[in-house]
Amino acid sequence: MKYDALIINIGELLPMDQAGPVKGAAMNRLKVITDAALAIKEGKVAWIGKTKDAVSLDAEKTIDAENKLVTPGLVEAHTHLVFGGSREKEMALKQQGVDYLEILKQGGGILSTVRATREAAFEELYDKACFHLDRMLMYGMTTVEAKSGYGLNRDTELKQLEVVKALNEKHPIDLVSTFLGAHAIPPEYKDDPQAFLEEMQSLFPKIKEKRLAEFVDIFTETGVFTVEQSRGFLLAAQDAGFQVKIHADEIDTLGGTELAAEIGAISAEHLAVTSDEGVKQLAASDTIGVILPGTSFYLGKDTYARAREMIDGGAAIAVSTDFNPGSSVTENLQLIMSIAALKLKLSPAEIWHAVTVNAAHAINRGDAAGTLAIGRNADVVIWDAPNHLYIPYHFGVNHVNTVFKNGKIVFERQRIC
Ligand code: IZC
Ligand code: ZN
Repeated sequence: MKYDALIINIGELLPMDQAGPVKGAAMNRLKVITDAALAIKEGKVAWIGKTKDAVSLDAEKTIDAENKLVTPGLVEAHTHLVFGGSREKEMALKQQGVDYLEILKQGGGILSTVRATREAAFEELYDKACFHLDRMLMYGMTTVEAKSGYGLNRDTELKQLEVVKALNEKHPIDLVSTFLGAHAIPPEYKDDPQAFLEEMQSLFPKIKEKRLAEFVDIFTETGVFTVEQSRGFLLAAQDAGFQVKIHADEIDTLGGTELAAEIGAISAEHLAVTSDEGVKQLAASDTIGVILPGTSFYLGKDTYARAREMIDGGAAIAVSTDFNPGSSVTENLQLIMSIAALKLKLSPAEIWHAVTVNAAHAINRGDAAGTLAIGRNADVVIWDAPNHLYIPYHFGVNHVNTVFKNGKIVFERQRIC
């Protein structure tokens, strides 16, 4: 057989091929193949072994990985990718001590992005999101979840979801779409959040029919939606055939984590201030905890999610950026990996599981992304790093050398030296 491409002299290859989601202590067991090689055929991984055994293989093209680290493409399980405008002016307010929920209460924060997103034309939103996606690709992400939630009316929510659909067709990154119509209460419904939730709920059949989203999500938070409202909304989403996610215990401890475990949500996300009971219930459930430590960092909080206890209790954890224009303005998941090491006290092995196989399971792509094994998509990153410990260690920069999506090179670092 002639392979399309052969990568040789891989210093460390992380196949990330434990059956997922990888829970508890298993997250710390990392398979590392040294002196490895990997062959690609028709967009799929076709052979994995040692470089010395690859000499007899025939390939169109051979790439020398120069003893670098090779992993699956990163999987990003939580972004607010499509939005109008930006919120840099709120940084000064934050410095003066005005907190995130207070800014929202004053009509800023999410609601300022809603105004900008409602005003933006489809093409404008598309181009802007495409720019951020390009950057995510450069940072090694090959599968990305994207939420709506800056429309908060029928037309703009659908516009955002249509942008994700169009980008998924055009961009090398695979996009996975989530309907977050219940992201905030728009001014028109200030006094009647239940009526607003019913309005968003009325979109479920259309979203389902046009395959505009796989998941439904809600922001369960003080001043946004209560646990009771969230339960009703998410049960209706499940009845309509969606899997559900929750923005749970991000700022205040409301019990969104417990709700996620109770209703069998695929994921509970944020969990920065989850209660003891929530930590226990998550660990005992099949719900994946998607931890977003960039948000605690960016909002200047001292409290980070108790991911350590969650894993020690047996939970499956993913780690993602929460890329959005207000509370975590970065496309750099590698930086978030460093924050996960320093603030969540996760080991490198746990972090690699959290940004590949477990993130893939959190968006129902466990069979398509986050793992390098024969027959899997050849979504591969060659890193300018000697080993897997190095990425969380050397923080804040981009370590990507080459990104392959479905076997094709889609990004290569420009070499000046
Ligand atoms: O735009 O502030 N937490 N939603 C809930 C966000 C953060 C995104 C935003
Ligand atoms: Zn979010």
